[in-house]
Amino acid sequence: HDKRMEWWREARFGMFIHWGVYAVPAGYYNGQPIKRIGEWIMNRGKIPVSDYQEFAKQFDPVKYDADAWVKMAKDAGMKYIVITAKHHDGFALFKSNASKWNMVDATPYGKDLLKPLAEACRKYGIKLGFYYSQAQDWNNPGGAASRKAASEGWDNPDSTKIDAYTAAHEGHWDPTQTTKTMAQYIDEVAVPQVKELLTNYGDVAVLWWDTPTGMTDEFAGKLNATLALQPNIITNDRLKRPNFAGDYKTPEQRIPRESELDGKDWETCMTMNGTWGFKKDDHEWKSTEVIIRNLLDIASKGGNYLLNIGPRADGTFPDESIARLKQVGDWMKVN
Ligand code: JFZ
Repeated sequence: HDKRMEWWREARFGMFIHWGVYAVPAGYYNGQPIKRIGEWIMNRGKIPVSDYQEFAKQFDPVKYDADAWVKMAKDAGMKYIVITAKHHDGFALFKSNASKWNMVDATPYGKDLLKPLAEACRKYGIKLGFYYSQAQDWNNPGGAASRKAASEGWDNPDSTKIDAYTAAHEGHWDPTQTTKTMAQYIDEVAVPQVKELLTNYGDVAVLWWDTPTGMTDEFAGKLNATLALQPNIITNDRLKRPNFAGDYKTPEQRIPRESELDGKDWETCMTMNGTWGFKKDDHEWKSTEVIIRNLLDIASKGGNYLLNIGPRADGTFPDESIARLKQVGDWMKVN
């Protein structure tokens, strides 16, 4: 274990990237602002599967430049990147034979987004990790859906009816979501897709699991077994609790106090504004000073800082994110 963790323990600073179809609505559905984090818009807004899939037809990131993204991370002093290969909306940023709900088959862009990123990471000596939502999947039938009331997400006139439906269907809001079992989803989508990720992109440094809604030890065991495809890979602690602790803990949006540290490895993931996935109305940017102070605080306590970017649907980083990365890099050069 220790050998595999060596690079990560020295890394200190990494880039999290939340990118997917949700960057197209960017916080709005039918002209209504949907509350809370942008990548949850489908669940919070209780958007029907067929409506949500329409957004993919506008996901055409013609300005995507993976080389420029990785260079920005490198210049900011970051040592690794973790990107949402598939978030809870089930959309794969990569070519997949396990589901048509992927970048190549469902968008006008029609190209795998992870291939050029993996290439650029190799070029700049940056480690590449994949975030994969193993349990929640709101588009591929059988995937789990964490229960959130429609009434918490926006002022939907039908929220009472929708909330009754989701309560009766383990969080699902569209009948197409439950046409298969979760066991089928794990065998037919999750396991094959993780195998694709661990086979088609060269070295994968991290598998970043998330929200184990509905996970069983059996499901987790099948996913965990795929990691043998990458002997040096490390993972976080979100595959399933308990029994699948992974290699490091992931406090979210917070930095642990000294008294909370227990000798285990940890990584704080954090947004620069309020959302992970791009939301055009989110202007609550942290200052560069706060970001640098957080990095110092985390590094001094022995943790890593995974700082998020939510790229726009056209393939560009928000200007505010670019400015902060640049300023952190400038600070690194003199310190
Ligand atoms: C999850 C996702 O639902 C979210 O969209 C984002 O990707 C984030 C990085 O991870 O949200 C979580 C997961 C775990 C906790 C909080 C939010 N937690 O352990 O406190």
